[in-house]
Amino acid sequence: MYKLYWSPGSAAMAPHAMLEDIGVPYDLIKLDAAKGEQRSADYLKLNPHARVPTLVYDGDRVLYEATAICLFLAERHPEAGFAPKVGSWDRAPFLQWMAYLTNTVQEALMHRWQSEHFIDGADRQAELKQKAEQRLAGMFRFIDERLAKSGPYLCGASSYACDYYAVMLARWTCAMATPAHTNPHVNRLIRAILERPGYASMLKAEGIEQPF
Ligand SMILES: N[C@@H](CCC(=O)N[C@@H](CS)C(=O)NCC(=O)O)C(=O)O
Repeated sequence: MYKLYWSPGSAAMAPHAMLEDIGVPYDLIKLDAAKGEQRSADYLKLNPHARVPTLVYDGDRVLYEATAICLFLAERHPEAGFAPKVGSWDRAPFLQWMAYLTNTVQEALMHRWQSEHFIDGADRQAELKQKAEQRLAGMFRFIDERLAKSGPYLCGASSYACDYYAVMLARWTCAMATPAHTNPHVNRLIRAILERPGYASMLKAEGIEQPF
């Protein structure tokens, strides 16, 4: 039914874990980023931004952007419970988290890990990375406070795709001065999501033995 283009530990992790939990048939097509396979002519026809993930569905239809793929899978497979019902009151905070995670936290992570895309010169890139780490520490502190107040999941008592997304992003802070998992409530969320069957299978399939 689906094909997911991915590379290990990338933004494909959340949609990959969701596909595992949803339990529909899908094929994984691994791209070796080190070899630049995401810039091959064939892949660029699917994803002109040369990024993973990309989802191919319904034969030859194509969707990229990790958040869009997560939202699409959640809507296509409501029985998996990855999102509150469309139009329900609970849907609002879910959408807010998905947007915040992708357009604020993920963007800051890009500043940290791909500073060369934003600014020239090693010194200025180092400054940008440092600033991004500070901002990310603040963002995960904020998430921790929200979880303390109204957790254990981002939207309260129920776990949704936004939790999978947050744990994926939290992993990318592991090498930073203040990793996300040093926040107690974020850490509790991480441990809970790592135990979900789909997340655990995804980590195994991606060869990630120690995610944190
Ligand atoms: N906005 C995109 C960004 C995806 C992205 O940054 N993917 C990275 C891996 S985590 C990538 O494909 N990098 C390849 C490269 O930089 O050449 C999304 O959320 O899907």
